Amino acid sequence: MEIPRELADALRGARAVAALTGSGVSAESGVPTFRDARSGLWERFDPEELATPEAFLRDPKLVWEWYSWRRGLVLRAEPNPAHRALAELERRVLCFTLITQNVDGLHRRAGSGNVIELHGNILRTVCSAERIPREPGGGSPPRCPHCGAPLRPDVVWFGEALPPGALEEASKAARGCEVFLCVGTSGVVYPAAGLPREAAEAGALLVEINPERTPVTSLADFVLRGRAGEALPALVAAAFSGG
Ligand code: BJW
Repeated sequence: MEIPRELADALRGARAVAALTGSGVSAESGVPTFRDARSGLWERFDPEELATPEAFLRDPKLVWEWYSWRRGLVLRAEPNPAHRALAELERRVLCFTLITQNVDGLHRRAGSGNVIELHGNILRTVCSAERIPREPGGGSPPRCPHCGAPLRPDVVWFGEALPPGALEEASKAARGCEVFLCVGTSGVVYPAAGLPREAAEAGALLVEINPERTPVTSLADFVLRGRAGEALPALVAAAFSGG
């Protein structure tokens, strides 16, 4: 993929870089996105039935089993070249913050260290009453050994607050960076979707990497129209290995 020279130069010269990632980054690892027309999870499942606290109250077994199926997909997945390129970028840039909406933990498995997980992590299980991490035993859903409440995945559902401090930290990184990469997200779920605009308004160079147009496109200074697994390694190579 052709990387504009001005973009490679800007990335090489930046002291602070932030990236916001979405499910498109893990698509090439075989983890389904949410809204893609052919393979998105919500073409086949209704989010209102599954990714809300109300759905869990109504049918905890259905929600627990949907997440168990997805947890299995995540455990079988491996980080792809996009995850690895972001980990490499962290090693090259003085101050690098990775803000992810993904719950699959693949960024950390690829070697990224400074990761803000805005929507939690599907591999952790918590008590639905106290939100304290618990080891799941048997049952669908399993029960908290301390209070008997059903256990749930430690992810953020619609209408729920993000983990304490996560948005503030993400917002600080967005406002303080010189280059902001927005990768593999449809940019429709708030508050995460507000971060690219926040970064651009604070003066960052905004770069979108996505095969499709999104609401972020019209704000972006550069758009790399392609798959993250191709565009991110090309960008990192152009900036730090002379192309
Ligand atoms: C590729 C690719 C490749 C494909 N390479 N790219 C302001 C306005 C309107 C509404 C709201 C608002 N503020 C809040 C709301 C309500 C709501 C919301 O945003 N609704 C909108 C949908 C309208 N937000 C919330 O409810 C949030 N909470 C909140 O605001 O709380 C307030 C509060 C405060 C204090 C107390 C109490 C409450 C919470 C949002 C939680 C989102 N949760 C989910 C589920 C997580 C668990 C799970 O995994 O099941 O998070 S929803 C789902 O969407 C998931 C994702 O992280 C998130 C974003 O999706 P993403 O990653 O962008 O995926 P897709 O599929 O949409 O896009 C994939 C992209 O990849 C596409 O563009 C492809 O083209 C691209 N792609 N292959 C690169 N190879």
